[in-house]
Amino acid sequence: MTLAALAADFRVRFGSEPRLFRAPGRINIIGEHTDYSEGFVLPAAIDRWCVVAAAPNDLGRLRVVSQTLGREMEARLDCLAPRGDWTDYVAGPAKILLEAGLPIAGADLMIASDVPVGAGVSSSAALQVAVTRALLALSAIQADGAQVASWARASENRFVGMPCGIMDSFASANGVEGGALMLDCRSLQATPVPLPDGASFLLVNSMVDHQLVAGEYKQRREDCEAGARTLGVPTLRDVAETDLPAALQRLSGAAAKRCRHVVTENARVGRAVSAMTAGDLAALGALMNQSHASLRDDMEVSLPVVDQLAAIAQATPGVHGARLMGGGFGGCVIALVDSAAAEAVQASIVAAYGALISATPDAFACRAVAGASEVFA
Ligand code: GAF
Repeated sequence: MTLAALAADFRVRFGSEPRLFRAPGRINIIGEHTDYSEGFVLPAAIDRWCVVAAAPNDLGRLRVVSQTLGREMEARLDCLAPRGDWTDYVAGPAKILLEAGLPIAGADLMIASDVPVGAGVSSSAALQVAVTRALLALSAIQADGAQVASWARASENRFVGMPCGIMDSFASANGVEGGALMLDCRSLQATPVPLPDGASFLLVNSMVDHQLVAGEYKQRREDCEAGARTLGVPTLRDVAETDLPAALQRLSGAAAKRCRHVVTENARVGRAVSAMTAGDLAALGALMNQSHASLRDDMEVSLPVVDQLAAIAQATPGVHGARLMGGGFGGCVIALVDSAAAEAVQASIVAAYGALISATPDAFACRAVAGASEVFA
C-alpha cells in the first residue's frame, strides 16, 4: 500500500484530509532479554513500517480502521479499556497519553503495516509508536523520541499487559539511517553504531508465532528480578562480568542461569560494538552465535526448531553468525551475511529449513532506517 493510496482510502472513509505518520519495525543485532534488567541492547529500525493516517474529529472518540486486518473499532476517549485484541495497541497509547495529562483530541485513524506480525520484529511496538506520534501531532504536542518510546512501552506494559522492556519502542522511535543503536536501557543513552560495510542482516522466520508465550516472557523477567533480589542489586545489570562467578555461587536454578545470560549478554553487546566499529565480521558473527547458545541454554527461550534454523544458518557459507532474535519461542533468526552472497545465502537457508518444516519460510534482508516520523504522500 502506498502512502498516497492510504491517504485516498482515508478521505473516502472519513471525508477529511489525513496527516501520515510511520514507525518502523526493528531487528536486534545482539543484547536479547537484557532490556528489562536495564542492560544493553543493539537494535536497528528496519525498512518495514506501520503507517497511520490520522485526522482529528470533534467526537471525543477514536475511530479506527485497520487495513492490515480488515477490521474497525470505535471507542470513546473517556472510557478506553483493554479488549484483549488488536485494538489495545491503538487505544493503549491514547489512554497512556491521557493519563499523562495530555489533552489528546478525538481522532480518526487508518492503519496499514508491512511489519510482519509474530515474527519478533516488533510489529506491536511500531503500531503503538506510530499511534503515539499521530495522537501527539494532531494535538500539537511536542515530544522527543525517548519520551514517545516510554509512552509506547507504558501502553504495552499497562494497557496491553505485556511486561516488555524499552528496546522495541525505543528502536522504532529513535532508529538511525544506516546504523544500529547501542542503548543503555537504564539511562536511555543511545549511541549510533554504523552497520559494517559489506555485510547485511538477513531474517528468516521460523514460522512459529512467538506471541503465544507471553507467560514465558513474564516468567523470565520474574526470574531475573528474583536473582537481583537475592544478590541485593537493583537489577542484574549491576552484576559486573568479573563478579559473575561469585554471583553464581549465591544463586541456584533458573535465577543462576538467567543471571549468567544477562551478564554475559551485556558484555557481548560491548564486544559487538567494538567488532562492528572495527569491521570485524567474524568476531561479530561469533558473538551472535554465543548469544544464541546463551538464549537457548541459560535464558531458555528457544525451541528445538529455532535451534535447528539457527544451526542451518550458522553452517551456511557466507554467514558469519546467526541467532534467535526478540522474545524467543519462535519468530525470526537473524543472520549476519556477506552482502555479496546474500541472495544465495537466503535461498540456501530457505531451502534447507523449508525442507525441515515442509513449508517455505518467510525471509528478507533489511536495511537500517530512521525512526518514526511524519511522512508525506
Ligand atoms: C521482546 C520485548 F518486547 C523486548 O522488550 C525485549 O525484552 C525482547 O523481547 C527480548 O530481548 O521483543
